[in-house]
Amino acid sequence: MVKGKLLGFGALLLSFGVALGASVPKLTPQEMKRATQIYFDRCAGCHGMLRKGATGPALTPDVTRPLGLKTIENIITNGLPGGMPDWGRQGILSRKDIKLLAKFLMHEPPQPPLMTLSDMKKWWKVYIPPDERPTKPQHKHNWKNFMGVILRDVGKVAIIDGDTKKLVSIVDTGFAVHIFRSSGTGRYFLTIGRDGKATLIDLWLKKPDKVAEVKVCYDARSIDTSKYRGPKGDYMDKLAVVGCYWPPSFVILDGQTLEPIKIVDTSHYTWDTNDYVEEARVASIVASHHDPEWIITDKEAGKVMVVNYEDPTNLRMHLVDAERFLHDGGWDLSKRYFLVAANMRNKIIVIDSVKKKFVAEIETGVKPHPGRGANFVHPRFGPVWCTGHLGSNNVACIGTDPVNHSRYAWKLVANIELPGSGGGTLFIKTHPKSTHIWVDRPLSADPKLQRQLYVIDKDSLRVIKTINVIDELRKKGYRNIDGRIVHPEFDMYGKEVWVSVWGRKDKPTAIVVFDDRTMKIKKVITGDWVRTPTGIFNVYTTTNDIY
Ligand code: DHE
Repeated sequence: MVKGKLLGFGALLLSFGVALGASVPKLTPQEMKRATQIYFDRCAGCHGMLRKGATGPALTPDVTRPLGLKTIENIITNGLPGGMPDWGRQGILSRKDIKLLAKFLMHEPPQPPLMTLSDMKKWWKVYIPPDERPTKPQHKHNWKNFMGVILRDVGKVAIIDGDTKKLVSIVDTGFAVHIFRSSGTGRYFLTIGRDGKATLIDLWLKKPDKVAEVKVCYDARSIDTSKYRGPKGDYMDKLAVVGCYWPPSFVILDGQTLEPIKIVDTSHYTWDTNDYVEEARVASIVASHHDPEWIITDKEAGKVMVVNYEDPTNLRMHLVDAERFLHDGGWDLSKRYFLVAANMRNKIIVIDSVKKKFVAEIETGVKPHPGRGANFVHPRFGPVWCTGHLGSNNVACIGTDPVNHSRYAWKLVANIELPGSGGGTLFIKTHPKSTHIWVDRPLSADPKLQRQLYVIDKDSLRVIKTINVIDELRKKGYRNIDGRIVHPEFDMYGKEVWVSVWGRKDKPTAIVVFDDRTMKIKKVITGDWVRTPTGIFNVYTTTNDIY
């Protein structure tokens, strides 16, 4: 399979005018250090630290050397269809950096360091100990409707009052925060950065701020918390877990202080070929509401770990064979089934968290990318879950009720075509109170489509509106705001949809609030602080896994 993938990539590169055969250019130690950092910041997420490939193809010297420097520089500058960003054209990497990176890719990848519990403890800081924290909110805001907004390239996050749309707080979180998740009660927001730094933000402080932080890996994408309250104990706000890309592992933390408790290595044998993968990274994590468990995906091995956190000293774990390469996913409406993208196989995988078993795989389109997906009850198909795609212009919906709608369960029940060609969708979202599903398309190759939002009617399963967000902003007098539109998120009431205008770091952009019913702009939140906003997370919906 991997070989097939490389051949496919090679053929694609040839069509870009590949010069085969090249010598290995020399790099000074300083250049090597800088190139390693650029690679880590921009490329490791998709191609892996060891460059063995995952969402992106392998970039080991056997692949890169035959391509030659010019071809590699060309790809880094202009991107490739199917998700490889045009780093040069976007102005994110300079010509000099692109040349350096191309040379670096001809060399053997440097071996990245590992991390021990004592390394982590050196990074661990508790700013306000649990017994000095307030016992009730110290402000009058409706904190359950707070919106957390990632200000990615400035290393901060913003907390905005969803009722008043006023900025409540800006918190320093560190390099390229990736996602927010909520604690079981919702009182704490947790963030994880690409640098493996986790932050615990107390929303009850007069001005919400971080009360603890720790770095548990060098490269990470996911975090979640213990959300189980039931006869086997109350774990609300007790534990957290970080999923690491490097070192490949998950790390269990104390939920009140972020003290690291346990590291679990996720290097595994692949589920199908039983080849050993050192860099088998943790992708998505979801917390069960009906058992003291986390569902943790192992991207490169194609396995799902169902981890019982009752007793971290004697950790119990079910290892479920799924598919490669696992990426993002979320619960179905009942929160029993976990649906996750195996994006390089164009499939969605379904895992039963009660039986802890693989249930089904469904082909949905080219590179499914659901975020957490969108759940609703369709009049004919019953409960369904939908996903968008990076590589094709469709939103696919799958029946998720094997009891009362068994005819449709784990089958593709709708394939909704988006206008224009190609994929580029990253996130889709809905709310039980809304009749709509909102879809973005920031990774389209077409700048016009990157700036669009689509609204799908839940009953007819058709796109009923295409919104050119930047044009709408211009009509309202916001002439200088530009960027890709990313991550629709509902407020707690299901009445508003918030999106980020993801622009360049040197210019402020905006967070745009739509009225879900009229699909018109209701409020534009802007200001000098609105820099590179990406993910937006509502406390209530994130805590309760409503999407
Ligand atoms: Fe994400 C979710 C990995 C690029 C914004 N992203 C996820 C998840 C994974 C992941 C594994 C699921 C986490 C979970 O649910 O526990 N993302 C990666 C990458 O490896 C990738 C492709 C490349 C990289 O180098 O990081 C990548 N992601 C991006 C972006 O460029 C985005 C748009 C902006 C950013 O942060 O840099 C981005 N990813 C997000 C967001 C979510 C996410 C907002 C959560 C969606 C949700 O609604 O839960």
